[in-house]
Amino acid sequence: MKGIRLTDHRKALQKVERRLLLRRGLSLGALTMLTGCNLQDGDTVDKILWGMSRWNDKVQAALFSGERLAPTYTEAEITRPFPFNAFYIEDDAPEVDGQDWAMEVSGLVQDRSPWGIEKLRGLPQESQITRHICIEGWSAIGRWSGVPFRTFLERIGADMRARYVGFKCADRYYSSIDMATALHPQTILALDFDGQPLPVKYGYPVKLRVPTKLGFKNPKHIMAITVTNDNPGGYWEDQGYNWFSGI
Ligand SMILES: Nc1nc2c(c(=O)[nH]1)N[C@H]1C(S)=C(S)[C@@H](COP(=O)(O)O)O[C@H]1N2
Ligand SMILES: [Mo]
Repeated sequence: MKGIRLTDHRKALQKVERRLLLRRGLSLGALTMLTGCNLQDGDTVDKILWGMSRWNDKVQAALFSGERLAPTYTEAEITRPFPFNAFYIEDDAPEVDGQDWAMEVSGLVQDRSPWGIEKLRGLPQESQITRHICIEGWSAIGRWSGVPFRTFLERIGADMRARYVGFKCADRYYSSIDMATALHPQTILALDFDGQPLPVKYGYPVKLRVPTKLGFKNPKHIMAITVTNDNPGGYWEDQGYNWFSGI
């Protein structure tokens, strides 16, 4: 079993690498031939690469319906200690005051009232032991519990036909996911890590746990959620990481 799981994970990483190659690997020479442009102009090159990346997102969204389940693991397989990662060191993780925390809701939803921790804990909770895969080349198995994101979206009267859900975090981080992934049964608004309230470093008070996407699409310290048809992008996504980055 273990071997199979490891292969799963390697495959996932390889897939991502292949996608990145697809985007970056087409040489400028090949692009010149395809486009007929003389690609001396950085802006033009950039526009073409971003255009290809967007096209890549569309193909992936069509290929991956958002119905595939990420593998789950046993308690014994949990990685201890679980790694920390962010665009800064652990000491700089934002310390959000849970008492005052009021998560904003905006966009294509019926009920825009803010959410506190107790209100979220009042919704049905689910638990998962899944593998977090970081694009930097490591992965780790952890246990997260919280509100199925679909339940949350139903509760706020979100327009499920909207294309994206965007997240803003306490640390300038932001990210977004497609609606199919938002409604996926394994996508949860996690309040607990390993049976305890999320520690600061892992995203207190709330993080989005999406085991069908790479780690960078799992925003921690969420402060605001928006439902929208305009792609909100993301901290790494806007620097060239593939926006879809999932199965
Ligand atoms: N708010 C916030 N969320 C974030 C990040 C971040 O820098 N800030 N980094 C992302 C990346 S790249 C990874 S791999 C995971 C790391 O989560 P962990 O600390 O629970 O391992 O958080 C993701 N979510
Ligand atoms: Mo990551």
